[in-house]
Amino acid sequence: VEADSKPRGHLIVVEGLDRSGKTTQCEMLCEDIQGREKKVKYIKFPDRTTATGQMINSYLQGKAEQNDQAIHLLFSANRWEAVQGMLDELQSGTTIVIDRYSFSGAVYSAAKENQNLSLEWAWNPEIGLPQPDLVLFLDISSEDAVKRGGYGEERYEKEEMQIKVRTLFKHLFSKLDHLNVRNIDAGQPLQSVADQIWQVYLKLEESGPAYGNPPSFS
Ligand code: Z5A
Repeated sequence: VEADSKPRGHLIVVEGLDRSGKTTQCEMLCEDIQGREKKVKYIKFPDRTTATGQMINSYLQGKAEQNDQAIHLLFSANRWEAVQGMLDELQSGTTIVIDRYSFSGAVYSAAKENQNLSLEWAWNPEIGLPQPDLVLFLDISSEDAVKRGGYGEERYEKEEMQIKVRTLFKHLFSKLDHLNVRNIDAGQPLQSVADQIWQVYLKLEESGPAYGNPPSFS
């Protein structure tokens, strides 16, 4: 097929707890990829600029209430509305680095105090979204995360919640064992975390280009 004969960009996801350094590391990775004369785009979820993103933003800042299922589906919709743009970028040969994705989507909702929804229920709306070629899980203990200036003011930025989130991330990744998930020790100094990530990225590049659209989550 003609459309499949041109290599596409890679889809890379960076996940982790609050304060694990996701945004910092995404920026460093994008710069390093660009340094290799490759096209790269950074995307962050939630994308707070869209209509769904603004509702999510109000909720996270405690300015609006939502029931747990409704806010969960808004986070998912915020990803679904970005899919076509992502696929177009990948097809044009651009590598995408995503700061939080479906994995955060499922685990934060399932970690809520009232246990209102299960991890299985929470994963369902993610089915069909493009599956990343690589997931970098920035692993850090909640004690070390707290030392980085403490948590912010937003909903979910509490230590008990972050402990549950970490356990659920690990459980979800063990269930999705067909994915290419790499654990990164994010408790290390900045450059050492970046070096670990770069080694993993180089392996992905060495494994050769990808073609067609990425498979969908099942
Ligand atoms: N959420 C959800 O419920 N459902 C969903 O579907 C999605 C998300 C996508 C907002 O996410 C909330 O939404 C989040 C999950 C939920 N709730 N919580 N918690 P967000 O991504 O917008 O916000 P965030 O996770 O709170 O991002 P963050 O605070 O910006 O964390 P970060 O990106 O991982 O860290 P950072 O900004 O790169 O670094 C934080 C600080 O640590 C900063 O001062 C750095 O200079 C410092 N840092 C970073 N790395 C190091 C190292 N290695 N050593 C020392 N200091 C470091």
